[in-house]
Amino acid sequence: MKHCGLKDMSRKLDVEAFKKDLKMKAGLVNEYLKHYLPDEKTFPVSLHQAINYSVFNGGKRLRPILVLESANLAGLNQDLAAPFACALELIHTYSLIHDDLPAMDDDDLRRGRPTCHVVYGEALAILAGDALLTRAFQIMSMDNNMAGLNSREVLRIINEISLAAGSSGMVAGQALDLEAEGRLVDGEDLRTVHSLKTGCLFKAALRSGAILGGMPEEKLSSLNFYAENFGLAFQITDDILDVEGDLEELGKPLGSDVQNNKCTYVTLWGLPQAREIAEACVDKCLASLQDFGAEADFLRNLALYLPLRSS
Ligand code: GRG
Repeated sequence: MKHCGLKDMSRKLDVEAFKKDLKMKAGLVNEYLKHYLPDEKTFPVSLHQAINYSVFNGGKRLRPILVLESANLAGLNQDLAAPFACALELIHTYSLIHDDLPAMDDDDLRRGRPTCHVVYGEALAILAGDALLTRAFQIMSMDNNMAGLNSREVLRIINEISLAAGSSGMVAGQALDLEAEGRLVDGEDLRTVHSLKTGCLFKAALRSGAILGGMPEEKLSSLNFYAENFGLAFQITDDILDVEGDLEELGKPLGSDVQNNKCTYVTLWGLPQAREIAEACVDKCLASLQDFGAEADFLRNLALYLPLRSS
């Protein structure tokens, strides 16, 4: 097991048991995704093949898992939150397909397999991403998915997810990230890029389940704080894995940040300090959950797992 650097013994995590738990939850998300996505035989076949290839290729499913967990925390049956969980994963998958394109990061491998444009060509990869983004909003607004939910809350979530994914959230982060390539940026700029590019979608995921379940505002603001620190710790770990990860487990070549001239937490602060900042974020995640009981243990463990993850 890798060293996580957390000194407090109460922070010990049974990593293998937690990985099993994560895998089980990812399996459940995959079942929901099969239900909400047209299969690869659907007309036009090549487009739906590209979509299914990109969605069902072994992602960790963290964003949908966060939707289901926060719904659970708010006392909502997770079947009711499932369309929103799937929508977040489809938006995430679209962003990965587009991020891998030659015009952006130009990556050939994703999750250990050739990227969508390498297999299906650039034009179809762009369309698969477009279709996934649109499908996400279709699933969330389908009338028969609203039964048992408050329609005002559904609208509120759709609005929050739109903001998180669009030009004031993830797309903004991607644009700023591309602009920053080859330039020296400071810690604050880097934090802004990360919080937009990666953090916004995590926050929207955690808020979605909680809002659907009618979580009171003060608990929701604790989850916000968790989400902000979770997103940052996740991104810093991503930067660290790009330097010292395992190619096979990561499913993509190491060193892509250096190759793309990207400023990261590692290039800016160095490895030891990047690890310390990530661990401080984990501390904040744990602190944010102090008003929750054992029902939030999965979120506590997930935060503890971040600096240990290998993919
Ligand atoms: C193209 C609009 C647009 C946005 C792209 C998400 C993103 C923005 C780019 C992906 C590039 C990247 C490596 C971002 C850093 C963190 C991140 C989102 C990693 C991938 O997320 P995981 O690890 O992926 O949850 P899996 O494969 O498990 O789903």
